[in-house]
Amino acid sequence: MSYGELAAERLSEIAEMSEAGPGVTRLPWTPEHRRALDIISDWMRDAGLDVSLDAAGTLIGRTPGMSGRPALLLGSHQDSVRSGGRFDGIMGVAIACLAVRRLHKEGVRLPFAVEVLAFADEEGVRFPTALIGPRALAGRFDPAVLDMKDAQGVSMRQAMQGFGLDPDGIPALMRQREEVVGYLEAHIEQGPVLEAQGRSLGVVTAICGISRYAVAFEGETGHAGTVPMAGRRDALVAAARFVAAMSDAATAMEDCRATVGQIDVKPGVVNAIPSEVRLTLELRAPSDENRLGLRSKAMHLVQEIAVQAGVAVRIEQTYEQPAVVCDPGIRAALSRAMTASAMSAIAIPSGATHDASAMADLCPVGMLFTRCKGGLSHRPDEFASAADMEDAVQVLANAIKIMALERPSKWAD
Ligand code: HGY
Ligand code: MN
Ligand code: MN
Repeated sequence: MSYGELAAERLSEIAEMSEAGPGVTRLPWTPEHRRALDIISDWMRDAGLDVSLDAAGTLIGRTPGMSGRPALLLGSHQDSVRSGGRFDGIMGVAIACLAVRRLHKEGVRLPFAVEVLAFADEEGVRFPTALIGPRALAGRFDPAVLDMKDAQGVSMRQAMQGFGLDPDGIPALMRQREEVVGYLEAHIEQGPVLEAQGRSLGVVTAICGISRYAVAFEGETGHAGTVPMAGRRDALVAAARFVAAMSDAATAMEDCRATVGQIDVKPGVVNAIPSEVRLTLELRAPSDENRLGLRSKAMHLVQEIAVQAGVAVRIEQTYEQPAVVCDPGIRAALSRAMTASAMSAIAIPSGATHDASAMADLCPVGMLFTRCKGGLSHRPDEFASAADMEDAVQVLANAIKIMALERPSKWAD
């Protein structure tokens, strides 16, 4: 069985570690997460790694007998969105375990340790925050998030304790910069670019930054039939104009995205004028300059549109994550590894964020994308082929060897 076929078999098995329903739903610190850890532990042991679970619920497989040596960190996240796919996140853990297994079988001796990390929570679906594991390693963990509650009113602290973890131990997880060589993550592209270019793999140039806002438009309700159009203070008319204007503004800027994913209308009845609309706005761009440019457009447009519609408006930032530029040295190692496998390296920005976004606060990061069928992701029909995963295992293993041939201090200074 090829490494790609073994990856496909393992991902089908772990996809069963899910809540009932279409696709994969595996949220952090849940019974599904616990069952997934048992399977991932077997992948790590099969790769010759010692397995441990840290206080944040990150499963760690580390090469034995290398204590005190800097480590090259690999991996991705084990969690999924609701009714998500079988590849987002967990494929990066599987590919990393298989690349390490390949090096182990080949008897390759590396000057640094290697760790495969299966982070508990990257999606931020269960709690209104994310990236707990990588932020803990990078020393950026904010204990205030432990009080955040999920839809059932369970706090993150309770969820972690129920999972057998001691959240008070999280701050001590912080790694020193000199303990880490770098972080390398394989991930399904989640977009259409590689497929459109007929490529199996791509080397990521930058990971987009994100700004998220809560927006509330407040007008005045009234009878849908008796109130003349002139003089209405219709909150939904203002919101609709804002949504369309933000879509046009993002379309006019290269590689920018503006998305209104959630909207709530009150009173929400067919024959009353909407008096209140609450919506979420998310802005993304691989360059912080463009994202902040789009942000100022949003701040201007929201006020202008509200005045025109005669409504009041409040806009509040709820989340921000800067863009991350991938390390040129790691990118070069990945590109040379692709060339060594007779593949021409294609550079590609990431419109999705990843664990690497937070790991960049600790060390140099790099990402390897695999082709994504139809560019479909965060849905049950997400798909990466065994052949493409075979390429990813080979290129990741080769990139690790190339990095090992370089002066390891190159990565640890
Ligand atoms: O939102 C994202 O880009 C990632 O899938 N969590
Ligand atoms: Mn995702
Ligand atoms: Mn992901």
